[in-house]
Amino acid sequence: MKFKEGFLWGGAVAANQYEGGYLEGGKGLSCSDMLLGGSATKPRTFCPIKIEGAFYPSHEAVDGYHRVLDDIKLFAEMGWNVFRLSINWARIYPNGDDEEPNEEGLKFYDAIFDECKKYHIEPLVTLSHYEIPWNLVKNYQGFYSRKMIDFYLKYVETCFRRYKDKVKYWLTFNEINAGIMGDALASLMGLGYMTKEDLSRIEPCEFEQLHDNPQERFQALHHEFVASALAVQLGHKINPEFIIGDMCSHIVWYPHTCNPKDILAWQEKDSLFNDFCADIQINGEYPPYAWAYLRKHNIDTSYILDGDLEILKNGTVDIHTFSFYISNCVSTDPHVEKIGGNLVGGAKNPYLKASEWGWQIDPDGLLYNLNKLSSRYPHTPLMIVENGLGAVDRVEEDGSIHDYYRIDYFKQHIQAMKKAVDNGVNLIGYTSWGAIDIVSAGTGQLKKRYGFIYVDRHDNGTGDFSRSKKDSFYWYKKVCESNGENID
Ligand code: BGP
Repeated sequence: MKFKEGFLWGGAVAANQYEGGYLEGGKGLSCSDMLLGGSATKPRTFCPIKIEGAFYPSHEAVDGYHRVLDDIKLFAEMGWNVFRLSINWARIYPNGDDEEPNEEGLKFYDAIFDECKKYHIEPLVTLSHYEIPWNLVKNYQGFYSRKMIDFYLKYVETCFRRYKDKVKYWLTFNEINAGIMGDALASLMGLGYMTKEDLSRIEPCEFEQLHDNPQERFQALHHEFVASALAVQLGHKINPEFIIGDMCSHIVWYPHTCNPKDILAWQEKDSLFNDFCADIQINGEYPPYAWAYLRKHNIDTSYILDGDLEILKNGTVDIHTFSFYISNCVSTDPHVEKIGGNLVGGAKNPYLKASEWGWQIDPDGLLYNLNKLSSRYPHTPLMIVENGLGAVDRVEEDGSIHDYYRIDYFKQHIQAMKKAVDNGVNLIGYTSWGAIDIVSAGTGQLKKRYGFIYVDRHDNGTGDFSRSKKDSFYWYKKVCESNGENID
């Protein structure tokens, strides 16, 4: 079977990792602007005060703020018909609780969407991708506060009304499930949530030193569910043609052995990480295992107010979108060898190779995930909105970049997509991650490159931001132009 006509092919970025211009055009600080870089072995540092001379990767990122129109030309040259980007909330409402939106910020995205239109590229807009205004983190503990629902909706309504004839595809929250395991970096970036104690710090500190309060974290997550469901309802009122999706991180989990104890541990982890949020946003209700999980962990759910469950019911998403990079194993053996991964690590899988950052590469895992999602949500179209390989690239003397490893990674994953389509999976599109080199969310590095387009920017702050095409650029152009037929 072939990919359907009109299949969406393109790439994805997030504003905080791509734009830079962190205080330009009236933008306020966002949560990501408070982070220093780390590495594969050293976590990022939370840095609530400005340290002179320290390198904050998002502040200039890869200078997309000044170069995005030229970048879109390159995307069009690759034959894209979709470009996933996020609107940086703090560009539109610099403090998050402002009365009026920032016109300069709105104009910035007008120009982007107009340029996309010129090339028949559909923008796919993530409304919140790790860019919660810092003021809302600092003074409200992010989505822990119920007031955030109103701030978010005001921002979303501004975007929906302003861009209603320019943007059709919207995602309410990036990787809404990322913080579900209590990782402090994911909680901050996704939920804008930190404990009061940690927020009162004035010293930089590593994320591992920060605290987690599951009661507050699950409250924050619930507020995001309500905010997302209200956004879906509002969007459909403003323009019934809008297609609005959720977005989850899907890490495929396997039981490490066939020991029934491992199977049960796997089942619990899989449903918490992969299904909890998606079930709520797609089916419009907390499933029984989710209530059981909250009970088991003594979460007092009195934050769920009258009417909230009705809101969830009436605000289910039109499409389910997800990121897929890795798989990991679940084991009950405390001595099992561990491996890292996309914010959440697990037990090492002896059958898989890993990237230089220890992310296990598993195209069969993508096929497994697509098959699973298609039977779990048979009426909801699926879209892969992040997938890619973070690797170190070498620039040859003549300027060329032979990233055959990246081509190989993509080839295998697109082959898996083809098999899924053969199985009847309703897959509507694919945006590779970091279509152009950008800052890594997990480590803050520029060395961890994902793009088809190389950017001359480095972790010591050097580089002139110039762009050049990698071998993968020409390869992906063939893929997009042939609707996924020509992948060799
Ligand atoms: C996802 C995020 C992205 C992105 C990607 C790759 O979790 O949605 O923002 O960065 O992972 O991760 P990293 O940048 O850490 O390599």
